[in-house]
Amino acid sequence: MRSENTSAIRPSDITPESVYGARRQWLREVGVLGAGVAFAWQMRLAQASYTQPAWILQKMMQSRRREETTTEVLTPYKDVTGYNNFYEFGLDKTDPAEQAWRLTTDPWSVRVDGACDGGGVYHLEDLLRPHSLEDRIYRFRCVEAWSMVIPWVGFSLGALLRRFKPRSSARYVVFTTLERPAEMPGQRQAVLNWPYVEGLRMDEAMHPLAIMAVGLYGKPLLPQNGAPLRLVIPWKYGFKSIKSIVSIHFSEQQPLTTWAASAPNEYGFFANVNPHVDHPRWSQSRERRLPATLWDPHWIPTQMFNGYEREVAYLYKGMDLRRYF
Ligand SMILES: Nc1nc2c(c(=O)[nH]1)N[C@H]1C(S)=C(S)[C@@H](COP(=O)(O)O)O[C@H]1N2
Ligand SMILES: [Mo]
Repeated sequence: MRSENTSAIRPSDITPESVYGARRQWLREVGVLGAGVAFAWQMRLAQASYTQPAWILQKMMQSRRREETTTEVLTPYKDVTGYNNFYEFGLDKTDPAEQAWRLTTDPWSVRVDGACDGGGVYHLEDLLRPHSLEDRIYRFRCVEAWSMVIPWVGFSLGALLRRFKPRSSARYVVFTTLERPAEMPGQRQAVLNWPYVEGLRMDEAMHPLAIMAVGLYGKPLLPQNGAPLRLVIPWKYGFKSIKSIVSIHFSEQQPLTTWAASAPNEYGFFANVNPHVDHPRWSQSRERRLPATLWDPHWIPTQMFNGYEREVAYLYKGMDLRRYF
């Protein structure tokens, strides 16, 4: 599943990848306990008091299949965890890293309902038990014209959804984020309709590139990235990749998603990355690959379906992508 790499890789860009590889090797060697201590220590540096249950650390130590869809340089951990959109914690890119440690992610459960025969309320650990985790290196493109390359840890969304036995009438799947204003200060303001809702057509959700992520860079997700469970749909704009999911609903109708509800002329249901269809207020033909600075903005061309055209274009055959944006 390796896609064409169209952006230039500078020799200085190669380091983080090898550092990451060496780090993972080291983590394997020191084992679960060592990893737990190292992880807790790193979190102390960055966060006040966020903790993850031991079982997720343990699950992550099991050897993982690794799939790379790009050989572009990885975006450093500090950018992936420090420059975020998570409006439940505020509008600034640094708000989630500053605020989200308050989020309690254990215990965590997910309600599954709608047009399926396997609905119910699942504890996160039971939800994950049958799935083996994989490392998936994906491009990630925000609608605001910046992008990253992130080594996610996750598992197939399709495999998860099949367990709930969706009925043939289920044409869409709808995801909802936690609503807990006591821990999510952004929810005390009406900037969006809370809770945050996103959705996919069933065939999109079953696509092998679509994953549920529980970690990145070999570590459990921090809350700013959507702990403990978030979607990653690499051929769509970032806002489809909903964070901190508490509900999965199978629906016969296309849902009204949060961003489409807030500005229907700017954000459609499909939100496929498309350099030929501009946002009404800015061009989508290029993107700033992070890390970027004022002096080195690192603009690169945006690719159709974020570079995953060969894999996903068939899903949209015959659709007018200007109308269904
Ligand atoms: N619940 C929720 N999920 C969300 C968002 C949000 O504000 N709330 N922001 C979205 C947007 S616009 C982007 S670009 C990505 C950012 O993910 P990252 O911070 O892990 O890079 O999360 C998406 N998921
Ligand atoms: Mo975004």
